[in-house]
Amino acid sequence: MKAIWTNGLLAALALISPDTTWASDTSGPWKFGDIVVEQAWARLVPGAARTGAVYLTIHNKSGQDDLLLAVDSPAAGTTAIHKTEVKDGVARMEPLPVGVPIPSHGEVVMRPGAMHIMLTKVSAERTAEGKLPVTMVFQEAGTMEFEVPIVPLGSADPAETHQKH
Ligand SMILES: [Cu+2]
Repeated sequence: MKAIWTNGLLAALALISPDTTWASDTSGPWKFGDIVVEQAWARLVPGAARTGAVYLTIHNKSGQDDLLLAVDSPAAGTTAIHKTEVKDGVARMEPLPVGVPIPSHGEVVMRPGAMHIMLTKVSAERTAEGKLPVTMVFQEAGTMEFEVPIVPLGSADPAETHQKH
């Protein structure tokens, strides 16, 4: 038990070390064909599991439906798309089945308390500059890569702050 706790503490210290550069706003938009990704940001949770979450908005400007087939990050051990649902007053996260529909002229919003990209075993080294690399594979638009700013834990949702302006 003591070893596990120590590892968690070390991971936490690594994540909050002064070497880490924090962002204060979202990033994007990035345009990939008819897909636009914007208001992207990430949050890392200190602890032994080194989990994190990415939030963003995907727009499909095409006349054709698209499908988000896969997400990945070279800085994370595992990557999945989760949905948080409240059942009987208890919030729980569940992985979504492969293939998130991005409807024609529609959007998919990933935000805290709802859909998000879930990461585990996030590398402190690869995120030391305050950015998290993300890869998304769309059926129609293809593969896109971008870097998402990491916002300090506990700060307000920068996408919501943005929308209020
Ligand atoms: Cu999750």
